[in-house]
Amino acid sequence: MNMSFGKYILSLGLVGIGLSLSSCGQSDKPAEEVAAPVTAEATKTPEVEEEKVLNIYNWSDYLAEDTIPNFEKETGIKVRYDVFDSNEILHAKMIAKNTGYDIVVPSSNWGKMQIDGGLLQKLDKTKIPNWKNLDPAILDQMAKLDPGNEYLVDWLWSYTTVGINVDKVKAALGDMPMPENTWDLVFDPKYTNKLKSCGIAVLDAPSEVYPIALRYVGKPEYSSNPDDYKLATDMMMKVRPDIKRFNSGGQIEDMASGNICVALGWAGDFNLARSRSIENKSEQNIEALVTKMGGYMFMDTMAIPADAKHPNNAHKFINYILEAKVHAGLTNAVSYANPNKAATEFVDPEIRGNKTVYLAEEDVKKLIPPGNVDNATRRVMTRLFTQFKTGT
Ligand code: N2P
Repeated sequence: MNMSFGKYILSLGLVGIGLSLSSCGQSDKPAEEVAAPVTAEATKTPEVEEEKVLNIYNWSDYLAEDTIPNFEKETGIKVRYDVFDSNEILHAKMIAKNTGYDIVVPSSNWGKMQIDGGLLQKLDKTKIPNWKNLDPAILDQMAKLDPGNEYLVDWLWSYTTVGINVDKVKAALGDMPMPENTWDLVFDPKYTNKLKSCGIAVLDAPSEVYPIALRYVGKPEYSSNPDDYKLATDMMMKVRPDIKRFNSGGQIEDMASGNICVALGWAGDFNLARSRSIENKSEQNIEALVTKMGGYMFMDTMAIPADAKHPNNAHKFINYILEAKVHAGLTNAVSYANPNKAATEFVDPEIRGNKTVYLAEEDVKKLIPPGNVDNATRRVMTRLFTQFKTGT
């Protein structure tokens, strides 16, 4: 499965290069968002004896139960593990510096901003022998944002899409058939008026919502024109009264318990919600939809902050995650695809064959590739998203 992924991930290349690189040349960074560039000095992690501690900051629900305990057992390193729910939250901490973390997991486009801001340190690949397990096609794709793959290592990847509770949505729509473009389920009042009865949720992160909303209204996904964001917001304001909540990590539980029936959220979390509901015996029929219009692709990446106190332990952790069985264990636990070619044989065949986890080539091509906007645009986006959330 990872092999076919390899072919289609490459197909994203050109579009990805254009979007990502053009948006990376940010000329208007305010002082507080820029740090001194990393020098070559920062690329070496000196061979010093570190205290046996590792501080990790990762997305919620993104681990197998045994991932951390096994690392601790193997290495004697004690892990402190904190979680976040959006790149916006992680990035704000990174800019403030002194995070206290040794490993952070930004999505690749945010990682790119952190590289440019001097907030990350180069990896010392001599300390990561399992690097050889990584799928070269994914490395090529990542290199569009991180030339030479110097700073970022993919943890898992997926896409932002529409998730539904099939039975509840059918019941709420009644005679109305499913729309041709399934994004209508969250963006068209004709549908949301009916679906509000079983609960609609939207990710609490402007950077995940706007590329999709812009595409929906026919504008460039990483537009720098404030009018385009206004247009997308006006569109979303029409469905605002029908949205029950804005949340991110909480969608797994909300979906699994039947509290919401439609969400703009992460495909992996919808698959995870389905398995949780089976475990909890509530048996909700939850599906991540592969929409015709396409969703928003993300690759979440391990990186080491420039001021990390335990960079050698961080390298040990990265190398441990890249072990085939460990990486496969992540995928098996949370239904997100991994970038590890050697791991494929250890991935549960049901997950490997799930076309909403490992997408078909033509579906990957439809995804919006990771990209960035300039800081002025990001501020416009944030302000409008707040207005959208508060409904004003
Ligand atoms: C964690 C999902 C993180 C995906 N459950 C968003 N990048």
